[in-house]
Amino acid sequence: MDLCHPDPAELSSGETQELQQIKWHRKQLLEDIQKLKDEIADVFAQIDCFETAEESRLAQKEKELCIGRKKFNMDPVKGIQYLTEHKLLTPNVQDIAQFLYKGEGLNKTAIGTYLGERQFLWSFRLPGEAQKIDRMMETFATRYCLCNPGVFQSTDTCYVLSFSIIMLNTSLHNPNVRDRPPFERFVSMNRGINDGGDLPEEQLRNLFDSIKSEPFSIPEDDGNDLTHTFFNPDREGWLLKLGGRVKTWKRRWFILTDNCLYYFEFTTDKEPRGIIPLENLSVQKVDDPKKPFCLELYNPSCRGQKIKACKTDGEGKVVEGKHESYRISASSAEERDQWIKAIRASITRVPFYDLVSARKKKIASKH
Ligand code: 4IP
Repeated sequence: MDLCHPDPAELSSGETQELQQIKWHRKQLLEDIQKLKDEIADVFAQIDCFETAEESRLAQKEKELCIGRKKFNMDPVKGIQYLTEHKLLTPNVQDIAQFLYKGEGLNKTAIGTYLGERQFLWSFRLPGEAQKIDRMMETFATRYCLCNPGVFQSTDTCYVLSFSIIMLNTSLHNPNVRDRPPFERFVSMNRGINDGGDLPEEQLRNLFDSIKSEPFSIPEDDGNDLTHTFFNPDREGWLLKLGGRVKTWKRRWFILTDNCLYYFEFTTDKEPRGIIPLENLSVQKVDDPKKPFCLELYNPSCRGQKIKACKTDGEGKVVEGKHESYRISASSAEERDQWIKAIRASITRVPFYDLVSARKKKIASKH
């Protein structure tokens, strides 16, 4: 078939052959253009289809990543497991480290827990448990000394100094701390930590001045400041409290903060009815004949003596508390255990200092 010439049957009479040929070519051209258009539309449709599939694949990945992060924040080990199973992370240590370091959407406490359980400071929160803190500070000190040879005599020096710096930062900048330590106290805190000798005073002075002029803080992720970060998992809620001398159970609103337990008659009260400083106290589960799910606050070294606390009496006067122990009843076993855990975490301040003094003793014993 001659494709370049019109079929004589298609030619209409009365028109010159030349005109008819032009018309026929025009028609062919239009048909070709339409075909091309159809093909282009087809290609676009395919691209669209591909993009939609790619988009939904990416959206699915994003969704899984989001679930993985949430799981991680609730239970770090399970979160990592989920992410590796869904091929969002390889089980390679470096990869996991990178993931934690980036920390997108990850809770810093959870990162701290994950690292503390396995083997530093400003990109995740220290876990509130003395042993884990010890392990992580040890790891930090070892790594610091490796990367900065010659700065300290030993990793113990770096370990103790790091703690001193954290404490200094807290005592210089925490609004709840009234007694701001002078430079001399910082020097004496660090006496003999450099393998029996002292660190150069100039080095300590620079550190002191730098922290005094600008506190360091952990990037926020749940609104806590540095002090809370380490020690005070705040908690509040209704509990029943047994009276000191008159054994009546009173429903009180308890708030745990700054290593103290406050109780109020109403949640909206500005002034607490009582304040129990938790320093030197211990907490334990107890059985009570009258109320279920009880816990007890007591002073393990002065059983039978009054606990240092204050309360408002019937006339609204602030007086000393009369309790030898505080018996408190929660509404469920789970709630009681959570209170015990939170109170213990609050009291954990002491092991923090214990860690430092243990390390100082270790340095002293080497000499
Ligand atoms: C009171 O009993 C309340 O239980 C008080 O609790 C308690 O003070 C008193 O203990 C106890 O006598 P009555 O109200 O029946 O008199 P709250 O202050 O929460 O109302 P605490 O020290 O527990 O706050 P004593 O030790 O003050 O008698």
